Amino acid sequence: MNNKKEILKFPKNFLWGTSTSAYQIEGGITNDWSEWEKKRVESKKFLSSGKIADDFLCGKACDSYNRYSEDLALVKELGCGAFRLGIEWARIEPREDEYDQKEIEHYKKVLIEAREKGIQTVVTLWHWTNPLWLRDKGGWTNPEAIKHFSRYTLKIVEELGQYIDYWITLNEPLVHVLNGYLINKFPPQKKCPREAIKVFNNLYKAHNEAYKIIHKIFPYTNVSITHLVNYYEPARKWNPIEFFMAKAMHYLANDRFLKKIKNYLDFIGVDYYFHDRIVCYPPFRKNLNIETNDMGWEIYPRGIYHVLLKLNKYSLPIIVMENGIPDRRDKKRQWFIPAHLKYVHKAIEKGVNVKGYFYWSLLDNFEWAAGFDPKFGLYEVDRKTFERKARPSARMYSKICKNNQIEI
Ligand code: IFM
Repeated sequence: MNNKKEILKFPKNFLWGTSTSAYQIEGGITNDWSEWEKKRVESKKFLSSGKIADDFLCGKACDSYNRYSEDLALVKELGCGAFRLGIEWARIEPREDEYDQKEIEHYKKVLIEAREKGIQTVVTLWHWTNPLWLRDKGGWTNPEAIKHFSRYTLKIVEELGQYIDYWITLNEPLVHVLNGYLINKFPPQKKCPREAIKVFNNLYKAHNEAYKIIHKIFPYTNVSITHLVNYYEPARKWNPIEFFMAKAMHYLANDRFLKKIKNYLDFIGVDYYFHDRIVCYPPFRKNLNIETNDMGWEIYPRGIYHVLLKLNKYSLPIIVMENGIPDRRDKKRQWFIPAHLKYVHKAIEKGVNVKGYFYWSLLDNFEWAAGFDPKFGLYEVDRKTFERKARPSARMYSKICKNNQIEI
């Protein structure tokens, strides 16, 4: 048996990080999601399901609003050079056109502390959640949302821009369109293609406006979105229908939004989780599922390589902003991370300009409609005391970040 280890080195200055979002970790936020969760757990269907309400209410989340210093210390302990965190719009602008200076000061403290610890900041402005006043105006179906988002962006640029290294205007906009307006999974739980198209259009326009606003004041900064990019392949390569369907899926889910914003991107932020083998009969997808995670999603590391290669045509630097696994027992994560990184490395060798990799997520957090059950964290979080505890995979990831290499 050949036990020789292969060492794959990453380029100098490769950016290692972890990703989080405001709503999923901070706690104490009132927005369209928190209100939707309350209604959901009070519904008859939920009450009769035997589920525990607390697991589906974000509530105090990981209490990161108060424990941000501790979290930044963990990022430092991991040896990550960067941290992705979110700003919660509902905190900054709780009522239309009224800003909460205290909350702005809070985020200033967080960002300054990150900088002092030598951590670069990647800041998401919108991660699916809306202030209640925007929800009441129809959320992103309303074209006025573009104007509101621009005004909020300008406020952040003026107040906090100097502490931000990378900007993510929107997180996974198509996930909001799909789950919120087509398949009924996320608020506002509509099934309305006409509204979905409106939301799609307003989101890409809002990004383009925000890009211009940020660049007007910080011409040399880095602005992007985080885009969920799935790898679609025909289950049978010789089958022209499946081949065409996989191509169509790639266009609709991956390319179409990027094409709308391609002139307003300094890099592409990619989130990779999913692979689909497309078949030409219902349910149109037949994955082999040789390995799956706690949420039943197939684990398919090779897909990240194909995704990166496909995105290369935009001739922009790419940062993997999210890649992660819900793995409560931490059995698969130590394999999952290097397995994906091996393919990121291969893409770099093929000439793709990949500048960084961020693991999702630093902490176990509130996984939206699935509640607190899925455990994506490098660190476990005690749901009562909020104590953070490193999983073995945190130590493994730390070694990768610190040595800038993986051992296969
Ligand atoms: O938790 C989410 C995150 O908010 C957006 N990207 C996917 C993650 C895992 O589902």
